Amino acid sequence: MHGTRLDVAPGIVLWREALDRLDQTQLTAEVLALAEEAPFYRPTMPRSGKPFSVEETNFGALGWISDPSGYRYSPLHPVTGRVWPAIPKRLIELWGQTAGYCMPPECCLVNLYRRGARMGLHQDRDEAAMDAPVLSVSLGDDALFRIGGASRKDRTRTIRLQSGDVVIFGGPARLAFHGIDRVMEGTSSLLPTGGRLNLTLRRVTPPSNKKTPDQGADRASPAPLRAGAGRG
Ligand code: MD3
Ligand code: FE
Repeated sequence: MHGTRLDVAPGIVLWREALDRLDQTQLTAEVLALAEEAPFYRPTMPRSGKPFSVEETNFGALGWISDPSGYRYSPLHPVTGRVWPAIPKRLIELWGQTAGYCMPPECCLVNLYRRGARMGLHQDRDEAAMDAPVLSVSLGDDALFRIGGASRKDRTRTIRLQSGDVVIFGGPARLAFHGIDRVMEGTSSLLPTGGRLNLTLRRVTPPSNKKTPDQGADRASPAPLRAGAGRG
């Protein structure tokens, strides 16, 4: 793992400059190519149907979606009706090197922040595998990321996320409220059109104990290598 490791808070490890400029360029190209197959679209809020300012797509077996009926994971793109493209190999490897979890990610949610886009304070709690961390990769313009505690009322702090930063949120931070207050336009030339991409890798379904008959279907699930933030 490249970059500088910073222990931000319990359960939060920030790797500054985890990806060098070449890695960032290659990953961005890969993401934008896959987004031809699974185009960015604007999800809508549960109940109100108000559109997000962020545009989204997903890679992997399951994609996170939101519409007036609620938040959920779906195997199909809500606009094209097709399955999501596979998660890029380099991201699976990054998870393997840093997540400290026994199973690979099933979802790569891709958030695209064009001018003025932001994300309000929220918790990520639609994953059944809450013992798995969430891994975030930032590409493009800098963003002011706000993170608090497990209660909306908890004090928050702001971290400036830059292109190439990787953050692992696990253990005590997994239910922390967080959001993106703003993106600093023009701080990066990485994206051809400007703006910011954020990729989050997630495990959605808990490790299954249903394996081959000789492995015994009724034995306990394998324990995670280590719940919580990355191993350094
Ligand atoms: C802390 N995305 O997609 S990444 C999201 O930059 C999301 O687009 C933001 O919040 C973005 O849900 C923030 C950092 C992040 C992601 C998931 C977390 C922080 C987290 C889950 C639990 C705790
Ligand atoms: Fe989130």
